[in-house]
Amino acid sequence: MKLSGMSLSRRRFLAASGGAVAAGVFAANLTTFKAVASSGHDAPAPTGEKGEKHIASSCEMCVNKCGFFAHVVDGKIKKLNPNPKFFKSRAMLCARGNAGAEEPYNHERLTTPLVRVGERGEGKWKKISYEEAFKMLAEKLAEHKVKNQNRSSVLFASSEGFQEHMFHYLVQSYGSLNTVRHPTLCLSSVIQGWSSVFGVFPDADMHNAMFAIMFGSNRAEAIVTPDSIDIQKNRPKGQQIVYLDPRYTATAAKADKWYPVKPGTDLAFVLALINVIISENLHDEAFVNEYTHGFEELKAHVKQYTPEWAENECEIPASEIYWTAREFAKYAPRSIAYPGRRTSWYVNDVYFRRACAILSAICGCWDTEGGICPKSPVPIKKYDVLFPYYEQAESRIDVASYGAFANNLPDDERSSSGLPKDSCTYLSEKDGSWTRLRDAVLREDPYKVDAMVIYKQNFIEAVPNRKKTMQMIDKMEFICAIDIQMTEAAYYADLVIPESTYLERWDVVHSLSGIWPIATFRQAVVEPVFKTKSMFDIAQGVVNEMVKIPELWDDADEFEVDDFKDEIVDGILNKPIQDYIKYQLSGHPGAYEQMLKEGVFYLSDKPTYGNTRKPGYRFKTRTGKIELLNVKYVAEGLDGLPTYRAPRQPEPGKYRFILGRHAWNTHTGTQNNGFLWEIQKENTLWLNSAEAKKLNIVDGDRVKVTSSVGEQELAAYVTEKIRPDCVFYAHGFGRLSPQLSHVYNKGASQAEILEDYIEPISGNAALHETFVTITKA
Ligand SMILES: Nc1nc2c(c(=O)[nH]1)N[C@H]1C(S)=C(S)[C@@H](COP(=O)(O)OP(=O)(O)OC[C@H]3O[C@@H](n4cnc5c(=O)[nH]c(N)nc54)[C@H](O)[C@@H]3O)O[C@H]1N2
Ligand SMILES: Nc1nc2c(c(=O)[nH]1)N[C@H]1C(S)=C(S)[C@@H](COP(=O)(O)OP(=O)(O)OC[C@H]3O[C@@H](n4cnc5c(=O)[nH]c(N)nc54)[C@H](O)[C@@H]3O)O[C@H]1N2
Ligand code: SF4
Ligand SMILES: [Mo]
Repeated sequence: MKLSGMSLSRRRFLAASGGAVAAGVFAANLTTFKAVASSGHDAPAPTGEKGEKHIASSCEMCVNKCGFFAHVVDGKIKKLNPNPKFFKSRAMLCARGNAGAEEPYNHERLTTPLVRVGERGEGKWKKISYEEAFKMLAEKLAEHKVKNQNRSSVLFASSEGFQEHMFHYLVQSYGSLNTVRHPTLCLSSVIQGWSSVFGVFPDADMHNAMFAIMFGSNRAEAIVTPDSIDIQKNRPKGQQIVYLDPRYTATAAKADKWYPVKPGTDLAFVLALINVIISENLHDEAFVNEYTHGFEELKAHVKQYTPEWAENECEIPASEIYWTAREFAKYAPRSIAYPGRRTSWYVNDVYFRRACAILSAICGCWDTEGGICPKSPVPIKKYDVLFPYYEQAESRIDVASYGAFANNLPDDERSSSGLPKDSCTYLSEKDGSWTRLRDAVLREDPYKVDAMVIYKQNFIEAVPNRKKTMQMIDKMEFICAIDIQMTEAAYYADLVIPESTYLERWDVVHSLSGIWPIATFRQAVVEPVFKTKSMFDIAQGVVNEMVKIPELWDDADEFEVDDFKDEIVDGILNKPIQDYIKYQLSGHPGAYEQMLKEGVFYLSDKPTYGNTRKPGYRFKTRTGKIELLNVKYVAEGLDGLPTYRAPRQPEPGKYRFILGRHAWNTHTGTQNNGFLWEIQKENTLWLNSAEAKKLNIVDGDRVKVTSSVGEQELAAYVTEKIRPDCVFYAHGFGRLSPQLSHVYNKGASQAEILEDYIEPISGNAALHETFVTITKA
């Protein structure tokens, strides 16, 4: 179906749904949330505390960390109110941020450490004390070190969050090199793509931009502050948004133009924009001459990518491509090719993101108001700590097995990625590559990994191909999960250690880097309702137990171990977390007190622009220039300029399965929250109405979604809001853990049907490369 047909549909949606969509996202006072204030939690506060207070802290219901004041009455949370001084969240809390007030009182949250007594996955547990749990974990770590003579035989998996920092104190104390974090399931390719041009991963100054092209960055539902707020508030200033998405999302409803792009072809669109801008001489010649490398090569390279050619690929009319290119250039440098966040889409993600960066560069939309700007942090003091060097630690298994993996694409389909045979050309040593690491663990090559400690990551649902993840779990002799609830990662563990929720604990300071950097932290707004502990306390407890086991220290230099005990164990972990926070802020007199009062600290309430536009500035690239042509890529045998290769296409009768956020929930972590469950109980399969007719499926029918790796069943949502060549359902349902009773077995899991393709430059999972069939259940 071509755009024209879909555009008609769009007008109909606008008429039908405009108001509803606009209301949904930032409504802080929905009826549901009034319940928090009135009832919710009847348990008395553990301290018997009396009185009323407003305590500043920051949200942990998603990655954004918006600021709030908790209204606490008699030791219990009455409501969370947005913090107007926290200008990243611009006095806003979203639905999830409001619903966070329920977390400490959630009926199924973890309250005490548990050790498995039945078979794995049987859900039979024995309650133990934190002290017993710390001792058990320390002993298990020692056992695996002795047995395998390799500390890296224990895998440490974690997702971002302030206390992840303390988890890494535990990891480094033990000394495994196998850490795996969330970026290769999320934004590794966008970081790699933009850095390959500018040397850094920048931000978009959406507040001041006049024209923005957003590629599937569904900011009205996939909330990233402050951008989600800016795109709504900037309308009166005349900001224009062009939005590409195969689905008609809430952002499509807000945008000036919605292009239902053919999935996987955005690169063709961007290359054609570059083609028009260069051939019509609309680029910023002075900027290009002064700051960039490779313009002549780019100019010759994009000649082939005309709008007429691109129309056939991306199904966006050539006339619209000309219009977009000219508008982009007209408003430059206040024009933005929005970088996005989750870019784990296709096997060509890095080249697509590179092209967006190149488009920005040639129009001079760099480090200036309303353009793309380098991030800057609030300087925070860091402890200069040295962990012992352990001899028995093999290098990362996803690196050690390098060269052993072919790209997942069959040979005849390799052309769609044009990528080298092996993967993870630029693997991050700290983040690892989740899918590649899992493959290496399954092969047990070049060594065995047979134990795992997981912090705040539900890898069973977050990593594509759930069956493969379960096979990896079968390889593990011991699994410990540190979580707040019985998610799948905890349910299949042997030892479960509860962490206090973000409202019950102190977290160390983090600088939320950006165009307007601010620093924030967390202070407990209530005492832990069930005497749970923070990751800081858990690291302290486990490391103190580790210190008592001599076998853990015999492959390190004695003096280094002594220093470690003095400086890290006694000097940091055995002190209150407030000392840590004070040290971090010690470069800024008065900042600690300000943070306690206002929850936020910043050096300036105005962004600064232009630091990298000074004469002689060296960008962090090989040439020191903005690399339109990346010389390092050329040296690695990769394309130095983004080259278009058509994506693989589903065979007749199959659909591409695409993913995306829903405003009410975060990944798999919030669906069991009582307030959010009230408004989203299940997911449904978005299926284009014309296709549904062909398949004899009507709205609400139960359907089976089948890929080469799995099958799921859910209800159909028959709609014109999605292209006919793809289908969609939201994340976080079809759950395996019976101890998340609201969502257990409700709706469908994405991880169960996702195949594990990989973007081979960054090691990112490519989550939109799975084709499925749809049948009536
Ligand atoms: N199928 C599919 N997979 C995806 C994605 C997708 O859309 N679909 N998205 C990808 C992206 S962009 C990302 S960022 C990743 C995210 O993947 P994850 O980081 O694994 O995110 P969640 O699934 O929300 O799991 C978070 C876990 O942390 C726990 N938790 C929450 N708060 C706390 C806390 O304060 N302390 C502790 N200890 N635990 C806590 C939750 O209970 C939950 O078990 O998933 C990626 N994988
Ligand atoms: N409510 C809510 N907000 C969140 C999160 C959350 O879980 N819930 N998670 C946070 C995190 S960790 C992240 S990484 C960000 C993610 O924020 P986004 O990067 O905006 O991610 P998604 O919602 O996954 O958006 C993907 C969109 O791309 C569309 N799409 C699919 N294929 C294509 C294609 O080929 N081309 C184009 N142009 N579009 C395509 C999908 O239909 C979908 O609407 O959101 C953050 N904000
Ligand atoms: S966007 Fe919502 S859930 Fe995320 S940190 Fe902000 S208020 Fe919390
Ligand atoms: Mo993410």
